[in-house]
Amino acid sequence: MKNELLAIKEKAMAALAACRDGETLESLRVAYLGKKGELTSILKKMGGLSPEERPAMGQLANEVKVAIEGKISALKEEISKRQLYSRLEKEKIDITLDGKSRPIGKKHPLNTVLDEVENIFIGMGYKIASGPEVEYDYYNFEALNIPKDHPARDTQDTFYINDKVLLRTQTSPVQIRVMEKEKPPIRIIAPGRVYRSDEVDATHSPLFHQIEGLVVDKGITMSDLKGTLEVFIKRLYGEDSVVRFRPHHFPFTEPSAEVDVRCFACEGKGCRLCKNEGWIELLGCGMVHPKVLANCGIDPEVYSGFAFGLGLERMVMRRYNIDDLRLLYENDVRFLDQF
Ligand code: 2U9
Repeated sequence: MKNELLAIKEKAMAALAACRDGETLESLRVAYLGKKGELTSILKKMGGLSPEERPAMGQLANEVKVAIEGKISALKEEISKRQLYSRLEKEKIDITLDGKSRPIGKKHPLNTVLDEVENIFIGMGYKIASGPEVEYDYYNFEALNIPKDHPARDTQDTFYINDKVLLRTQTSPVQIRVMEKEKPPIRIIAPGRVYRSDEVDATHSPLFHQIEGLVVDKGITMSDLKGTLEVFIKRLYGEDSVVRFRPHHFPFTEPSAEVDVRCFACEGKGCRLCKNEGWIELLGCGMVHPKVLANCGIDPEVYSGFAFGLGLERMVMRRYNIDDLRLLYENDVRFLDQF
């Protein structure tokens, strides 16, 4: 029996040493230690031994069993470790790959200049007002002293939704709405998109931006208008800017003026930037027409006011030396990245 036990041990150990996977290991366990296994069958024969032989054989059989069991459990652990490592290897995330870069955007040049203008007026106590871009004919034209058949309608042709509704051609209807609702003192600026029925080219677009301003109170005069706009222009273009007012005509202001700044490139001598004029036109302005105040329920005998308007695109193009308006709307990041 001793020889049989030692032979089983040797055979089992050799088979286990060659074993590489869980399934073979289980079948080996059944073959040696299972109910009908080789070692179990030998142990069953122990009853036939003499009482003198039994203890030594019992001890040896136990040693063989412990050795086989030990090898099996060591192998089990080794196989499950190997399986884990191969899974970890397969499921490995390669963190050395380049990430997708997300370039950080920038403020659009139209917004950069708009923010500067807004901040200057906020600093002077103005509030920002806004209103609808789809507007009634009444607010866009009639209330602003531009009745049907007025020549000013020709230069402000727009997109009509119907007889009474259109895309606003100026932000002035915002000021009309504020005057209807609020009592003076009023001090607002109204920036926003406006529309004209223009063909697209380097200097025209059916959509552009205006910034308009309105002040209404008792005792507002032309000198308030001149002082305010001079301060604004000096804050925007520098304290040494030279400003001039030229008489002009707008239906909604009387008197009206256009405001120029002395050319910063040639200091008034005449150059390409100012088209040899020596002056650069910046904005339009005037004292609010008494009829416009009355249209909004504000008594022109008690109150007076001034208003002004400027085109944002023109300011931006001059500031950054951009010669084609379309570049501002294409949103090509290679262009926008430069500002
Ligand atoms: C109310 C009363 C008066 C707004 C004004 C201008 C002069 C002006 C142009 C500048 C360039 C338009 O974008 S542009 O083509 N605007 O010259 N705008 S006074 O006057 C108002 C507005 C509202 C109630």
